[in-house]
Amino acid sequence: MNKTIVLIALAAWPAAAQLVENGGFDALRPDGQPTGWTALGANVQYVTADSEGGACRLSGTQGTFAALAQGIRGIKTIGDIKTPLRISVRMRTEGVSAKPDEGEASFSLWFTDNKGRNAGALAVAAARGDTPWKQYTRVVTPEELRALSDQTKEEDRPLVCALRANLCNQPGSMWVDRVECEEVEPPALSCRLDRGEYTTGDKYARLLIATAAPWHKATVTISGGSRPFQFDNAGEGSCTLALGGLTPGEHDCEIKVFDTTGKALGASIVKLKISVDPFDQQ
Ligand SMILES: [Ca+2]
Repeated sequence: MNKTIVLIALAAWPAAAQLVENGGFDALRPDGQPTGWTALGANVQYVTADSEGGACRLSGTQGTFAALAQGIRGIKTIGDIKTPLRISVRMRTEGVSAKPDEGEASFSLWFTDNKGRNAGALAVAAARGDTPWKQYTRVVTPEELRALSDQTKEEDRPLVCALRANLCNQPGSMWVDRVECEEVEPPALSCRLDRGEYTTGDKYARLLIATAAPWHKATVTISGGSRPFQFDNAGEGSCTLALGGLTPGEHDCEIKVFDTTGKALGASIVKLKISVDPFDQQ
């Protein structure tokens, strides 16, 4: 039931292969610890929690840290990430300090430089105090990762990434479960007209364009009609289409959109219906 709801909600971001091993903490090694994960610091334990089967609990004390990490399948460094990554975790906390200057419980895409030093993190989930089980999701893009990499000195690159739960200098506890990481394709180009039908009395139609990337140029070619329309630097997602010279009937509008680097983002065809304006008939 829940699975159906999740799949519908993610329809715009089609799911790919799962890049996390044992994200639900259901498989255990002979020593009783969950496979695929590495515990760092003190006080990390596998628990049969009030969650979905197994989970992992991290308990901290002042002056120590507890962490749990896993590399991402097929991805070692930031440069290996070519498409957006959707990262998700189910998490709860208890007794974590609510003071902003005392850290927090977090689950992140965590980076170390080529010398193994901490080089920043993009938080998927962060919580203080007592929080109930909740699923947190973040999509990270190759562009924001590149920006993060650019802040690191050249000789310290490339940045190595991992998924990591972290509880630092904290007396409380955090639990994690259902960790997921998938490569996702940006949504396809989507184009539509602002109305279902126009008349010969209409001078313009509004074309609405949506893509995952910023775009700056669209060309529109209308079949059976007069001429191609071209838009440069059309702005964010919509432009005006002049209808002068088009005959009544149904026309195919082929829209091609290019991003700010000139790369084609795709093509789409929408039907443009023009009926005779009743006032024109008289
Ligand atoms: Ca579980």
